[in-house]
Amino acid sequence: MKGHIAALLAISLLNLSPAHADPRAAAHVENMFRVVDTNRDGIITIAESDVAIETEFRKFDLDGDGIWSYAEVSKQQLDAGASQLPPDVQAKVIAGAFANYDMDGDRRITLANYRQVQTAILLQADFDKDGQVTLQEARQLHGVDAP
Ligand SMILES: [Ca+2]
Ligand SMILES: [Ca+2]
Ligand SMILES: [Ca+2]
Repeated sequence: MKGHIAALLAISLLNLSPAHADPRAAAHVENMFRVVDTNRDGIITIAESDVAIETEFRKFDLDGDGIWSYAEVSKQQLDAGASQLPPDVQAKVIAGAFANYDMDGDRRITLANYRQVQTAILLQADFDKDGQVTLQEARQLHGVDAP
């Protein structure tokens, strides 16, 4: 999942690079976890993740045509923090994010494309393979300690 920058909302906590003992990273993991964990039981289920993925997709499908264009992905990445990067790095981050989601290479990202990628990321954190992700598992994926 290279080329990702932190906050692809939904499961953006799962896109962070490991940041050992960085209290801000730990807080960020926790905040993003809460956004997705809508019933606040400390567990992210696939169903909760799906809702967050769809909300995020709609949010950045600016023209509402059901497809993420390159321009829409650019805006998403800039809003997620890429705007603070030098322009050449910024371009790489955006191109990387787009390529990452556009798995079939047709220059269009559908909700199904986005869901598949994000669900795969979520499941990377499911260390005990029970089909859901606890806050502890999310922390483990990012190498952050509990605050
Ligand atoms: Ca939950
Ligand atoms: Ca669109
Ligand atoms: Ca699990």
